Amino acid sequence: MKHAINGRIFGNLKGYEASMGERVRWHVTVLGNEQDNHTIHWHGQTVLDHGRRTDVIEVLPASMASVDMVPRSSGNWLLHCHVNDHMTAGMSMRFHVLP
Ligand SMILES: [Cu+2]
Repeated sequence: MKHAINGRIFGNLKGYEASMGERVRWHVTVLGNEQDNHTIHWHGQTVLDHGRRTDVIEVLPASMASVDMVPRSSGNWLLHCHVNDHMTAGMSMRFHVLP
């Protein structure tokens, strides 16, 4: 079994790009069953989640979350689910922050 992000696995999802200092809103919707609690983790950046600054959010199956990011470090960064079974089954992607 594989775990995907928008149909892609292991960093093969393209098109997520922002510039340093640009405000970005991430909308995260997850699916699955009772074993599929997801913990979405951004490398290299933080997000604001209901006033809480963090780099990981918890999202229950069939629910959604929206968080805001203002990228402060340029480069190619990893986003992945921190649930080990999901991460090792492909639930990761890259996003790019332009200088
Ligand atoms: Cu997950």
